[in-house]
Formats: sequence, structure tokens, C-alpha cells
Amino acid sequence: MKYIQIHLDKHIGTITMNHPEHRNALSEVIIDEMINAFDELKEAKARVIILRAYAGAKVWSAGHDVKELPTPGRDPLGYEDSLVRVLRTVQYITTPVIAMIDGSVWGGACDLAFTCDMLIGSTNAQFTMTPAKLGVPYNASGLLRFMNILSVNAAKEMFFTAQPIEAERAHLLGILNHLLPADSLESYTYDLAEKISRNSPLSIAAMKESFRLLANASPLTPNMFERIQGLRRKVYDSNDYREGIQSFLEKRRPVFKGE
Ligand code: LCV
Repeated sequence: MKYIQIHLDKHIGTITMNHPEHRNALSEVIIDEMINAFDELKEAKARVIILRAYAGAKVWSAGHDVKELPTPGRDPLGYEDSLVRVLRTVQYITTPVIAMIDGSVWGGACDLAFTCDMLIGSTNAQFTMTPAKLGVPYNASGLLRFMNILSVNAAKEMFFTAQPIEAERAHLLGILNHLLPADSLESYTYDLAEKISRNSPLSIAAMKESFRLLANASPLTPNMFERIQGLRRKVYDSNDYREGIQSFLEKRRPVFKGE
């Protein structure tokens, strides 16, 4: 694999994102490799999986590959979108996944990290939710995930301001399970993973799947879903959506006109 490295040692699997040139942006290619890596580690009976960036990375992941966002008129986070596919993989694999974070996390990569079962970060960890900066209408399952982790007003602040949440505050808000100095992050994470790997995989698998079902148990009527989709369609059909992507590609600040 080109951008993903896999390692398995005594039931502890590690998936390393390794695309420094593009700051581990979640392109179709890296996502397909990541999904294969999860499948391989599941096959190999890993009892816990750590998802991390390459050593020394200042950016854990720059989020969805903006160059792969669809043109206006198509849902940028549809069911078959690559980011959405890997989020489902992490949710449905019954092996616990720990996000080990020692850098900045952007946009859809926040959703990937939040979808993991635990987040362990260093003081370098930072989380920025960017859809409003790009003119992207985030999707219902993503918003629900953030609401399950954060208070609604903290989730709104993340999405509406598109400003970074630093490590200390991320720990305070419950985003990070543990906050460590950078030089003890790895040993602490693997030690916690080792404790999980000693426990019953069957019991953990049943509880992880139950957590998933219960977390998504909020009743969403077809009418509610269609209303949300209608609101989102207006946005990804808009000129502002086009401007958000264009401004990113031209490395300039976006000028949104609300149309
Ligand atoms: C493609 C990239 C990216 C990237 N895509 O390095 O959540 S949603 O709805 O918003 C969702 C749609 C989503 O996740 O959108 C993406 C949100 N991500 C961001 O807004 C972060 C964008 N990236 C940055 O702000 C910077 O790249 C950071 C701060 C991450 C790193 O800055 P640094 O100065 O270290 P560069 O910006 O120079 O980027 C290095 C190369 O990576 C590409 C970028 O285009 C550049 O490639 P080229 O040298 O070919 O130009 N890159 C970075 N992020 N998300 N490509």
C-alpha cells in the first residue's frame, strides 16, 4: 500500500496514515487503503486497532481531499463518498479503534477521529471543523456524531466558527479521553491498548455494536430526514458551495454572498 502502513503485534494493530506531501488528506486512494487495512487486521484477529499519523506529523490529517469534492449539484458527503465509507467501516468493525493524535485534525478527519472509540491526544492535538469555511452542508449522521460527543452548543461553536479547539479544551470538552505530553503519548496509548487486548474480545465486540445501535437510536422520521436533505441540497447547489471549493484551490479567503 502507498499511503497506509499496517502493523500487528500481540493482538494490537496499528494503521498509520503516511502521505506527508498532502498532510494525510483523506483522498479516495488513502481511504480505500485504510478500509483494506481495517479488513486485514480484523481477519488477523486484532483485538484493538490504533489509528495514527506517521511519526513527527504536525498534521494528523487535513480532512477530506478538497480536490475530490464533487461539483455543485451533488451531495459532497453522500452515502458512497469515500470519507463516509471509512466512517462506516470504523463504526461497524467490532474491534475497538483508538485515534492517537499528535497534531492538527481538520474537517472530515475530525469526524474520522470522533468516530473512533477513544481519542488519546498530545498537547499538540487540535481540532478544526471546516464545512462552514468551505460552504459544505455537513450531513445528518456527522452532526449526530458530534452531538453524541459534545454538548450541542459546543458542537455548534465548532461548526459555525470553523475555529480550532486546542488540546486542553478538547480534553475539557470530552473529545480527548486522555491528554498527554507528546513524548509519552505513544507509550500511554499502547499501554491502554494492551489492557483492552487482555479482555474478552467477544464481550467487547458485542458491547461496541450495542453502543453503535444505541447511539443512533434517536428517532428520525422520513419527513425529518427529507427536510434535512432538502436544506442540504439548497447549499450544495449554491454558488457559495462553488466559491468555497474554488477559494481553497486558489489558496484565498472565500467571499460568501449567501446565494
Ligand atoms: C486536498 C490538501 C488538503 C485537503 N485536500 O501545508 O469537513 S468538511 O465538510 O469541511 C470536508 C469537506 C473537509 O474535510 O474539507 C477539508 C477540510 N480541511 C481543511 O480545510 C484543511 C486544509 N489544509 C490546510 O489548512 C493546510 O494544508 C494545513 C493547515 C492542514 C497544513 O498547512 P501546511 O502549510 O503545512 P499546505 O497547506 O502547504 O499543504 C500541503 C499540500 O497538501 C495539500 C495542499 O493543497 C498542498 O498541496 P500542493 O503543494 O499540491 O498545493 N492539502 C492540504 N490539505 N484537505 N489537499
